[in-house]
Amino acid sequence: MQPFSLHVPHRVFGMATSGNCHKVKLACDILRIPYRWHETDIMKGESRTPEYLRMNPNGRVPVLEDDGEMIAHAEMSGGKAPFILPTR
Ligand SMILES: N[C@@H](CCC(=O)N[C@@H](CS)C(=O)NCC(=O)O)C(=O)O
Repeated sequence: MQPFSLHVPHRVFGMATSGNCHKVKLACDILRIPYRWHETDIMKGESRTPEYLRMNPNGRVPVLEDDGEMIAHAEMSGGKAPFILPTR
C-alpha cells in the first residue's frame, strides 16, 4: 500500500450521519490528510448512480480518492491507522 499524498486534496464521498464515513473523516483529520468532503446521501440513491458506481462498484459510502485511485471499505480500530482497501 502506498502512503497517502499529503499534498493533493483528496475527495471523500460520504454521508455525515454514517459511522463508517465518520471513521474516514476522523482518520483524515487526525492524520492531517487533506480532503474535500462530498456529501453523498444514500437514502436519496446518490451512491447508486452510474457515475458513483464507476467510482465504487459496491455502491456504498465511504469512498476516498487518493491521487485518482478510488478506495473503499475504510475501517479504523483502537485508534490505530486505518486499513483502506482498493475497490479494484
Ligand atoms: N465495510 C464498509 C461498509 C460500508 C457501508 O456499509 N456503508 C453504508 C453506510 S454506513 C452504505 O453505504 N449503505 C448504503 C447501501 O448499502 O446501499 C466500510 O466500512 O466502508
